[in-house]
Amino acid sequence: MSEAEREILDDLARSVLDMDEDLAANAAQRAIDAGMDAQRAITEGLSRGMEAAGKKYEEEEYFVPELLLCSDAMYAGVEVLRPHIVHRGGGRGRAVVGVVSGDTHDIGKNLVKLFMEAAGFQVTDLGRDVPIEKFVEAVRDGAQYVCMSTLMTTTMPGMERVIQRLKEEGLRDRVKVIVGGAPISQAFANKIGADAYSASAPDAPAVLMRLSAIPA
Ligand code: B12
Repeated sequence: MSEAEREILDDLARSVLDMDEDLAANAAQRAIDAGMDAQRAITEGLSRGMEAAGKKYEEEEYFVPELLLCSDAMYAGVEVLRPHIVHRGGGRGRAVVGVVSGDTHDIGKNLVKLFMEAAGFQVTDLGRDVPIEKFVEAVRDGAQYVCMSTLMTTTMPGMERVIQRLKEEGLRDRVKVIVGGAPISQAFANKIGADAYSASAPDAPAVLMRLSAIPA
């Protein structure tokens, strides 16, 4: 990695950690001007800053208000990068994204939405703190892919309940379910009967396309 790239990625991370929206937008623009891949600027820059903010929260140096300002900076950077995520055209199928009931963390979910749309899926965003039945309704209405996110251990059981309800309603075979979020693992995904897990939002479309044998 060149010195200039390292500096841009460090500025992106620092802007989030320092709650600096102007720096986030500026560093994101510099990333574009330098020809850097927008996805890389998000994952190796902005998201790294959010991880560092999470550490400060654990160490009780940052509290909820600081994290909210960090999120604002993250979004300021994402907004500049969004138009530069490579779009592959439509026609990949209908997907819903949502954060399960009880959880309002939506940064990861919003990244999943961004990369799913870029890959050509038609995405309905159910938002955050989504009641279980809303996921079920979305599948009844024709969604072929369900992308569920949660960041809290306490709300993980909601994912299993969605899958149970899909089975009860006879809808489970119509849909591929992918789960993600910091506390989620492949083992958890297997246990609850999800089709897939990924630790990384940008990988979600490729994982789902492999499952459905859609050519890349
Ligand atoms: C930012 C943040 C907040 C912000 C959220 C802003 C927002 N709009 O989302 C605010 C300040 C609002 C917040 C609030 C709270 N938070 Co908080 N928060 C965080 C923090 C620091 C970072 C989360 C984040 O956005 N990371 C950046 C994104 C990019 O990462 P990500 O979401 O994990 O997504 C990546 C992958 O997981 C994956 N991914 C995510 N979803 C999906 C889905 C699919 C399908 C796929 C394939 C992939 C995928 O893709 C991304 C990478 O590409 C975490 C700490 C941490 N280490 O995670 C705590 C954390 C999640 N919060 C925590 C807590 C406790 C809370 C509060 C309860 C605090 C309080 N006392 O009020 C409230 C929650 C209220 C509620 N009911 O929801 C705890 C949860 C503990 C637990 N039980 O598991 C954590 C772990 C902090 C801690 N160490 O204690 N929080």
